[in-house]
Amino acid sequence: MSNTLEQQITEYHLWRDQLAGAIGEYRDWLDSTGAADALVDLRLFDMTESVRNDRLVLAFVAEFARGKTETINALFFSDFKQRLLPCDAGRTTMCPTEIFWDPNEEPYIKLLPIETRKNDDSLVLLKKTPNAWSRVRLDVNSGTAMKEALNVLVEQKKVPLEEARKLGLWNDEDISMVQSLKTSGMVDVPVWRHAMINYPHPLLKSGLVILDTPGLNTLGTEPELTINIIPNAHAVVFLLATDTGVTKSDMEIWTSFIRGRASRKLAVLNKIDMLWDDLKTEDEIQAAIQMQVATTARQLSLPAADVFAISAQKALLAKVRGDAALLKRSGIEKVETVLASGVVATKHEILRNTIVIDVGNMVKGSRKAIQGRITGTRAQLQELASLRGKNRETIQGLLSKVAEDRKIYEESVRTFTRGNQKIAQLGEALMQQLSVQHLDQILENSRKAIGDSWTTHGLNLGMRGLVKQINEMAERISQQGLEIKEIGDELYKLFHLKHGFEERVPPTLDMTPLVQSMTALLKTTDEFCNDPVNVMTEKHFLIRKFFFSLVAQARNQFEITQHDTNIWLKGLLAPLKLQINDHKAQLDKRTESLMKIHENMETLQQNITEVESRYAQLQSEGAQLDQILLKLVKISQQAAHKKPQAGTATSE
Ligand SMILES: Nc1nc2c(ncn2[C@@H]2O[C@H](COP(=O)(O)OP(=O)(O)OP(=O)(O)O)[C@@H](O)[C@H]2O)c(=O)[nH]1
Ligand SMILES: [Mg+2]
Repeated sequence: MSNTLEQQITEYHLWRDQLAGAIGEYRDWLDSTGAADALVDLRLFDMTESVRNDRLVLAFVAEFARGKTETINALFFSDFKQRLLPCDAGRTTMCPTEIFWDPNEEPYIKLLPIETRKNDDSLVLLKKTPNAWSRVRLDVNSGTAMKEALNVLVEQKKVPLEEARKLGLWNDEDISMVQSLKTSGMVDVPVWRHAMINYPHPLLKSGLVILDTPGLNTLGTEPELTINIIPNAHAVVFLLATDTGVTKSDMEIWTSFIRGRASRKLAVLNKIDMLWDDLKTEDEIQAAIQMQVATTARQLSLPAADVFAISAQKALLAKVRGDAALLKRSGIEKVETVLASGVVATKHEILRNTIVIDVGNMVKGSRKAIQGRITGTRAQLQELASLRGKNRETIQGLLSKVAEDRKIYEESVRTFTRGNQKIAQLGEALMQQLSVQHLDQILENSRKAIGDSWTTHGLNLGMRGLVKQINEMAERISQQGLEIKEIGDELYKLFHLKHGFEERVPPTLDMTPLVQSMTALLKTTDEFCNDPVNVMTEKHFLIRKFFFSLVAQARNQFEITQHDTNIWLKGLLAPLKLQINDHKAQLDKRTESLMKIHENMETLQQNITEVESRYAQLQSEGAQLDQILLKLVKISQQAAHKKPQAGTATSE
């Protein structure tokens, strides 16, 4: 294998480890300086988890028999020197198949029985329900055993028409189904609904997840693929074949499932070996391939540079035989390179724009807090130094001054406590709206609006009602968020003006991501309801499934909003609280040492020495933070160098 993809992913893996390492150092710093608190700890834990579990999903989507599975074999499984995943003429892959590596488990294939389609549980939920799956161990030391085990992916069984209907799989426009019913009185359906393969390939170990899908029929019957899985993939590889050209159903898949939905996509024109005509010159063959690339690009409205001509079959053969010339001719290496630079760069960018920036801000916050302590300690040192040679009366004067300061300060702290309580109260009311109970109630309302007939009309009504309720709630929460923030703003202002604290305006609670995702759900619903196929034949089963997929998506977004709002709420006064405590500690220390000196002038030097040592300690803590910040800057710069290049993969 030309290792560009492998190299890039390994580099990415290293980068990710560095990032996790920097976050770990910051956590250690917080622990060792006693600055850790539960909220900060939780956030950092979340971040480390998402960096560690970070996955890079690459979905292969196309009509059946275009060579998706063969391409996956050629790209990722040639080491076994044979064709590992089953591919054949006609419909082969029977269920969406995820291939990944989870080091906490032995290699396995997990299969979800097709019968699970009869209830409304989402795939997301089923994935968290181990009992729902049938599990087979994978013997990764034997290619033959692997190949045999993997054959389950194409298993089918015959069921009576009524059962096929109950499973929502009967389609009277599907010629092969109709044919099979005629000849055998039964209908062929897949045995499995979804497959998960845990396999220790180096690329998968680095967090790559491959998703192989069956053709149009299944895409249509599993709305979760359309609503959830494909849009969440980091890149979609769309395949076409030279022998079929761009057919009507290819076009349907492209427009309905990929064009506006996938964030990054790659079109691959497969089976170019069918144009390798021995009676033609190489130039003539190349011209024929280029012509088909140009036609494909035009039909998909893509630049020709974004359509890759390959022969997956010859690529696999070349790798099995170690035939470099054939490998080059197969064109697969270009796809590997583009996947490497495009997909990996995207992932880099996502982490850089979220976690690197977030943790950077937290470290900067800590740095500011330390700086505040350094400044306070320096002032204390100066005060102590100025006492050299002074009498007790001067110290008495200073003590009264500190007592005065403390009185004013305590008054402000009382104002803070009142404001903090008010915020906690308002915050609780706000969070209640984001509770699961409230969401369930909203969902129940929309479920009722649809009624039991499951028509597109009902679906439309139900979804509009759902989105309206959530948007109204978002509007209400934004308003309440502003009221809460106003109290926060006043408190920050008070401490800034009266006690010289840093001027700071906390962030506004932002509900736009929730509203935006609701708009996207409505768009998906509209597209579904306006699709003539779904309007003409009232596919009740599909509509029901579609609705529950939308609900799963809404629930997911709701949970994210709940989590983010909670963090916003808890973080609103956190920096101020920290500074208030610091300031109080400073006042205490000042009083304490002044009192000691007042009692016994001899202790002045000892006091100065103590404060000096604290000062040095704080400076060293600050320097450690500077080191961590520097690391984060470097990590961020490394990611920035890997920006996707134009023309490598199309993104929207
Ligand atoms: N000539 C030629 N045949 C190919 C090539 N790639 C795949 N095929 C053949 O095309 C058929 C379909 O390939 P698959 O990989 O099973 O296609 P798929 O897109 O996964 O199809 P489904 O799983 O049914 O959705 C098989 O018989 C492959 O051997 C290629 O590059 N050249
Ligand atoms: Mg396949």
